[in-house]
Amino acid sequence: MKRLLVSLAWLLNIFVAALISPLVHASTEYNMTQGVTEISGKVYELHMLIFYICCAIAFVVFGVMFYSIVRHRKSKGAVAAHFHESTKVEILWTIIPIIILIAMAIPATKTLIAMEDTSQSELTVKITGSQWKWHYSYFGEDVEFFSLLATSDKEIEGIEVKGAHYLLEVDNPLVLPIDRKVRFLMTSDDVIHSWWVPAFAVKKDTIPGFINEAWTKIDEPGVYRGQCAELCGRAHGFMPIVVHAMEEDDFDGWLAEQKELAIAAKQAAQDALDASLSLDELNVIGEEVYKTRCAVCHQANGEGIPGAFPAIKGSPIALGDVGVHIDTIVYGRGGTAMQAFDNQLTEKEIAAVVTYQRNAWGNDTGDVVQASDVNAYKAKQEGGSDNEQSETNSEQGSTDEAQNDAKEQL
Ligand code: HEC
Ligand SMILES: [Cu+2]
Repeated sequence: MKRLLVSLAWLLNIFVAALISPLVHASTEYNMTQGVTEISGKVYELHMLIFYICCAIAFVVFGVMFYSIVRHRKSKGAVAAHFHESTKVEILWTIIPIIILIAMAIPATKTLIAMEDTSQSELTVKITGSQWKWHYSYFGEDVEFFSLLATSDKEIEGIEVKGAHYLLEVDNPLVLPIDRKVRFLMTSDDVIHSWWVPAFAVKKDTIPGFINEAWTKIDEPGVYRGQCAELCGRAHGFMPIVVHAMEEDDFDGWLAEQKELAIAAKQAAQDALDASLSLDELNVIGEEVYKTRCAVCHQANGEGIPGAFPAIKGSPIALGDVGVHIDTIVYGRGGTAMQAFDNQLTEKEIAAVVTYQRNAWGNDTGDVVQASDVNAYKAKQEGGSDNEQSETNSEQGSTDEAQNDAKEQL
């Protein structure tokens, strides 16, 4: 009997310790983050409030239970009482939980309503998820870009030591000003993703065909990281989110700089149409594009994943008609994971990746595709009977010539 008592006492001990320790360490690494926005602070407080209420309930319920077990044990001669259907007790244990629930719902609803209120925002950023990257577009600013995972394959495969921000680093972070209310419009190009940055307490599904809203107002400059929080396919764990929060002046400077870069990039894309690159030059650019944008599905060795992503190595498309190959990449394949890369890559990049695919892994077609070929193909698809059409046709002709030349060279 004594043994039973001792073990009961231990149980109680462990239970109390388990209850108390989170209270003591509430602000340590095990707890949710307080974040860097007013809302995230509110969410944190709400979380703590509910947590304490749960602790108190557990303390009272288990306290009574353990007290009764020990105090009224059989060895002490306790005799069980026989009673049932006590209206008084039933009313009590219905009303008390209802009151507790309402007491919890009031602050929770207040916080939720505040989270949904996107009015009076000073900046709007459209966030589009797709397999497997984020696209950010600053409304009315002509600034937009893709944001892709920057962790190297070698780290992922365990060949190199994993960095401090393993799988939580991107090439182009989202840049936001502090102290300004930023509204997010979220949508998706393919499946459901979810944009989640814990430090802002923003977590919202991005759904194809829908636009969801969220907002944030960051208090402190810094780098904040998050992830896609919706299972969205094979590389779901490889589409992180990184936000650089800057002082307002720095942000305005950054935005102005991006606008200039965008204009320069447009000019460069235009210039690329007149350029004629060698097979080697195109292969170098194409390999880089392939590795960062295509290998996630078609694999670095071009062999794809049987049943999911077709091989490019030996593929009839990569060995066959150039037009069909360009078409597949520019317009994608509706209803499949093969997305349209038209507005994701420049014509030069598309030309380079087509060239690369037609020459890598033993696909030795020798074909050279220039930016102008891609442009001509698009014009042919999109053009009506306007002036550009004749130009297109002649360019199309030169495409074929270029290919023949390239083949002859081999
Ligand atoms: C998210 C996954 C994904 C990514 C990223 C992707 N593809 Fe694809 N790709 C597919 C799928 C799926 C198909 C098969 C489509 C179909 O069933 O018609 C495909 C088909 C193709 C084909 C036709 C192959 C054949 O033999 O039918 C080519 C060429 C191609 N992709 C090129 C590319 C290039 C170039 C890139 C990078 C710029 C790329 N893909 C990125 C999923 C992807
Ligand atoms: Cu996702």
